[in-house]
Amino acid sequence: MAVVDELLLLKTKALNDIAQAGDSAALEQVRIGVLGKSGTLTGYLRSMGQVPQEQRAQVGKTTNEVRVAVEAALEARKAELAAVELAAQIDASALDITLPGRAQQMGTRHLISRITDEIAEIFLGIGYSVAQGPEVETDYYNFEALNSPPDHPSRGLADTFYVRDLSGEAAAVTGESDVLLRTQTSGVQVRVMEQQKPPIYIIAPGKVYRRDVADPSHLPQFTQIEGLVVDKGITFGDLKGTLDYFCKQMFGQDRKTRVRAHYFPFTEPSAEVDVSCGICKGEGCRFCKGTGWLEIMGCGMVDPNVFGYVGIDAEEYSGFAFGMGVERIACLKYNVPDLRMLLEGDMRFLRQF
Ligand code: 2U9
Repeated sequence: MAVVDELLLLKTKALNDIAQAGDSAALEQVRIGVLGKSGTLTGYLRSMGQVPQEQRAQVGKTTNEVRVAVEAALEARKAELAAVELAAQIDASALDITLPGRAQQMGTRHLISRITDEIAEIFLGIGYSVAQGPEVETDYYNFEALNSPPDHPSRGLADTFYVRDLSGEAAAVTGESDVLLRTQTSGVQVRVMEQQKPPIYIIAPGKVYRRDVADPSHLPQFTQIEGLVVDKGITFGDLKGTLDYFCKQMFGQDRKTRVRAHYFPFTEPSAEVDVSCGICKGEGCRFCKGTGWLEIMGCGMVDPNVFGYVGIDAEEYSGFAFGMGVERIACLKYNVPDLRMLLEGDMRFLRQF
């Protein structure tokens, strides 16, 4: 075969290989194979001296044409592949800014926290302060200093969660331990009275624990707000006025309150407070079990014995105390029939508030 034909065949093959190269690396291999140091076309360029004189011009011209054609094809294919590769790279790393964003579910404060704050705000507004204390309490602060007799049922194992002493030694009071999960926040008020002289106007919000099985009106853990006032000349009238004001702020100005005699070891006299039913306006309905009244809290004048435990002179000072369950207040305010619904975490229920 004549050299010129060989060159034309080389050109055809090179142009075909260039067209077939699927990526830049393959194209570079084709370039090296044709134009590299030991490339096929380079071989012809180098051996030009051996071509007979009469063919040299023709072979030289063809060789050059092939080189130019191959170089042009390489350049063109290189640009083509670079564009394809860039597009692929952009595709792979691209953010699709036209995609709609994922909507974040916004959290809200839980109804129990909201009502706790709402109650606190009402009392803060009339000059009370918020006091806090430990949830793991001693028998002294939870019961004894609150004038609860040793045989009071609430002190029994059936009603209170006792925390076993780490050393394994059981204390005498209950036959089990004198460390317990507080059943009321009253220990907080006892500590405040130990540390602070009257006048005292405080509320103590916080979690309390009772050994109850959860049912529509009981929870083994719930939130309490207790209040304590100690000052000169405090009367049962002050107590009634304060709680009536609280109920009207909480439930509405149209609501009435009443107190019924009751018994608590730490207050004397003691009472339970009812608010008129918001559904039937006091007429009597299913929600208020036909009575027209809803029980919302307990209260009373601080028993002088309690003042004795903390060294406050009961001749000089008097005071009142009250206690309420936040979950119960929340359910009464929003006509929720079962306390447990507050704790189930069902967003369809909780989102309503
Ligand atoms: C001190 C002295 C007296 C706090 C009081 C109540 C009445 C009461 C219950 C309401 C519903 C507990 O959450 S509940 O189950 N509480 O009825 N609590 S008087 O009396 C005190 C507190 C502290 C030093």
